[in-house]
Amino acid sequence: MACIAGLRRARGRFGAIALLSVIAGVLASLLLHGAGWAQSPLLLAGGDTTVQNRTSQGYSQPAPNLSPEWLALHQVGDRHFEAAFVTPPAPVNGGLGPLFNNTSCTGCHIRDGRGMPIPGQLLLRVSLPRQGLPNSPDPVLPAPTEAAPVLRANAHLEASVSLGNAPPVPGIGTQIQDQAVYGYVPEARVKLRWQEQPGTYADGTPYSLRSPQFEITLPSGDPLPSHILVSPRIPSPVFGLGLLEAVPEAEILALADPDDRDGDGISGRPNAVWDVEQHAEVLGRFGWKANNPTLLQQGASAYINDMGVTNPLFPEPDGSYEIDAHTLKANTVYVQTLAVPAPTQRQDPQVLRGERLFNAANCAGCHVPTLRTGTHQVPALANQTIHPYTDLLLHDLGEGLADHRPDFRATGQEWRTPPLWGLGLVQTVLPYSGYLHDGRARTLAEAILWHGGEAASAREAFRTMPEGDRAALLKFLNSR
Ligand code: HEC
Ligand code: HEC
Ligand SMILES: [Ca+2]
Ligand SMILES: [Ca+2]
Ligand SMILES: [Ca+2]
Repeated sequence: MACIAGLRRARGRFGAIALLSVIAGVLASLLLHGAGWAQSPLLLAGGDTTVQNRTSQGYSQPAPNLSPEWLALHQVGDRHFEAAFVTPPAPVNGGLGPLFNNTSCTGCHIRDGRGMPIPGQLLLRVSLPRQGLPNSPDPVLPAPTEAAPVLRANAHLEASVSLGNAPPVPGIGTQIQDQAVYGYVPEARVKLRWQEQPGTYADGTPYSLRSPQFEITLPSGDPLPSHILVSPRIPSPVFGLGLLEAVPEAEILALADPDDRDGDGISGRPNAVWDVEQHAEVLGRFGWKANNPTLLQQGASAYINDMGVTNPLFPEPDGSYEIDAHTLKANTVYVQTLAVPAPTQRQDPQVLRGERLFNAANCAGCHVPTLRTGTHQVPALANQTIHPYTDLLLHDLGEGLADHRPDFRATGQEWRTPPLWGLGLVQTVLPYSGYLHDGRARTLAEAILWHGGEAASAREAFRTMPEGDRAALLKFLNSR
């Protein structure tokens, strides 16, 4: 009796659950439809790798379409990305330094997003000017030491210089390591202060833009000689990058318009950089100046330069290394397969208006909304329609943003168009994050107001918009 009653109760409950789930299903499909989910493929920013996650973990999700084998490798890579290296000898993760900037990938790429413009996260790339090289070493610069890790990767440096890349600074190489393990001296001490400059929108609303000033002091107490070129860069977000690696070269080159044949004021040039594995000059895709060809090489150079950890691509002089090929591979697969967060779903009229304004101002001339991936070693990344808002090309953004330091074919005024996907999560993932290559922009509006050069007319379009239009454009960016 009790049994039958129980059964009946249970059946009643199941019935209710079934009915509820039908209602929920209908509601959900109505909602999704109403939200334009079905109509707007732009919401699948990363194609099948897209995740619905707008939390502080929004950049840290594995692509949902990975096979169990690739997911397992992603998870191994996740641990390597988080591993903090320590002074050798140590049983695990020894090999830090002797010179370094930070002890782990995640120490700079916080929650897989961007880092802050502060020493320890912001990197200073340095080089000598191509012309007017001093004949004798600068007496102020430190003598080359065993410690300088970049100088050890000599063959590659020579190859890059022969490709026209900026020559390394004697004793420092191409990156300032401002940290050192016990017994070694950091290459320099870096202090940063901000300079404000006022401006006004066309409607009279004032704004203030800040730019960084660096005080770089050598161990001798001398300032870094002023002829040395310095390029400050914050850590860029690391999700969705496998998709950008999988975009066929031909698709990127087709977007280039070096002589501005179509007369829209926007050119766009590919960078060509040294591929350490292939021993060849190839298209550059990663870094703020598209100065790295592949995610493998980007990760390997981060190990050697940012943490002082030798690896199969950048070994010790005797050919040995501190992390093996499998570690490097898993770490690479990790950044290749981090999912792209979906833009917010609502079909908000203000967001739609912002999108129209984005296109009308020709922001999309560089921040190209849609690309298609080709083949990739990771099958989950292949043949995806994606919405990164980049052309992966170099553009002259004017004097205001110039670092005056060439990087392979990029001039001192050129930067790679950064992707705008996930932009609305930046402050959720890391509050007070900055935008642009050195993190100078505190808000998206400031980032746009810094645009010059090829993007001057896009910036003016924004600067002269009525307040409501500016708000709509920003809301669109924040919805990505
Ligand atoms: C000291 C801080 C720091 C550490 C540590 C660091 N990075 Fe970076 N990372 C940066 C900076 C700065 C950039 C931009 C570099 C440039 O423009 O040249 C960058 C760029 C990248 C990019 C390219 C992103 C893009 O959109 O083009 C990848 C991938 C990357 N890092 C992976 C790693 C991995 C993997 C590790 C650990 C092995 C690591 N990073 C460690 C600071 C760091
Ligand atoms: C001529 C090409 C070009 C045009 C046009 C252009 N941008 Fe950019 N944008 C860039 C480049 C290159 C950068 C990186 C500059 C830097 O870091 O110094 C950038 C950076 C940004 C950033 C900061 C991204 C980040 O990750 O920090 C935002 C936001 C942005 N652009 C939005 C816009 C909007 C909105 C428009 C239209 C009003 C626009 N851009 C027009 C090329 C362009
Ligand atoms: Ca080491
Ligand atoms: Ca150095
Ligand atoms: Ca053009």
